[in-house]
Amino acid sequence: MNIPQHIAIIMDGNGRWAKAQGKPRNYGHLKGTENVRNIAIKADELGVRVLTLYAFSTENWKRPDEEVGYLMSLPAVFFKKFMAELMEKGVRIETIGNLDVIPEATRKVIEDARRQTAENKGLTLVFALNYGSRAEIVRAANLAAAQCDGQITEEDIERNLYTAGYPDIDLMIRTSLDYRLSNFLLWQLSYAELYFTDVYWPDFDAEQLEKAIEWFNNRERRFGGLV
Ligand code: V07
Repeated sequence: MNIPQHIAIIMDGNGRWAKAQGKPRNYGHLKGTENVRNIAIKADELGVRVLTLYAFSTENWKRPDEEVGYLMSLPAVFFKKFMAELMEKGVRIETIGNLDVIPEATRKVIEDARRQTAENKGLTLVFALNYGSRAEIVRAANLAAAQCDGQITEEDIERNLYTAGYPDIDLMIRTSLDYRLSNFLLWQLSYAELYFTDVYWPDFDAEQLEKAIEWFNNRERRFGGLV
């Protein structure tokens, strides 16, 4: 099987999953966080090099304060439960997005994890936090303009994106059946295969990930070299 080097996921449907069982939305978010561990471990076992997850968008600040506050506590919950295992598996933690406006305590937890895992050689697990793709492209354009005199090239933009140095994204997965990119990695998804499933994120398990990769393989077989 051909394993995508870089997979990106929009982890949608936590609220809908909770509602379906008469539980509060935050319970769905907690289950979603636990599932991040499951999918990261599976991706690492399969030999995926980079997994980029949309954890919090620039739009998510519009949610009720109570929900935003809970979401901001999840990185700490995640590391408390799973850091030992992630270290054992050699997972490296990184983030993309503007962390400047992330609450100090949350930022500190993430920065500690990044430092602790910086030398790990397994899967690179990238969390997109306070991330928006248009803002990322504008930022890259401004950085490029400051570096270049004359015409800005695609390479000048590329090199200033948060994702500079990562392999191209081969496969993007969105759970919970919305057919939108929602301002996620617009530049980087130019040539990616896009996979949509009706499964809610907390139910998107290792088997579901394998199914998505099998679908990706069939696409590659059918279209490889022809486009
Ligand atoms: C969040 C769980 C997954 C579904 C989508 C929304 C809720 C893990 C993290 C995280 C982020 C950074 C980090 C370690 C873990 C996270 C937020 C929301 C804001 F370094 N899950 N998760 N962060 N959800």
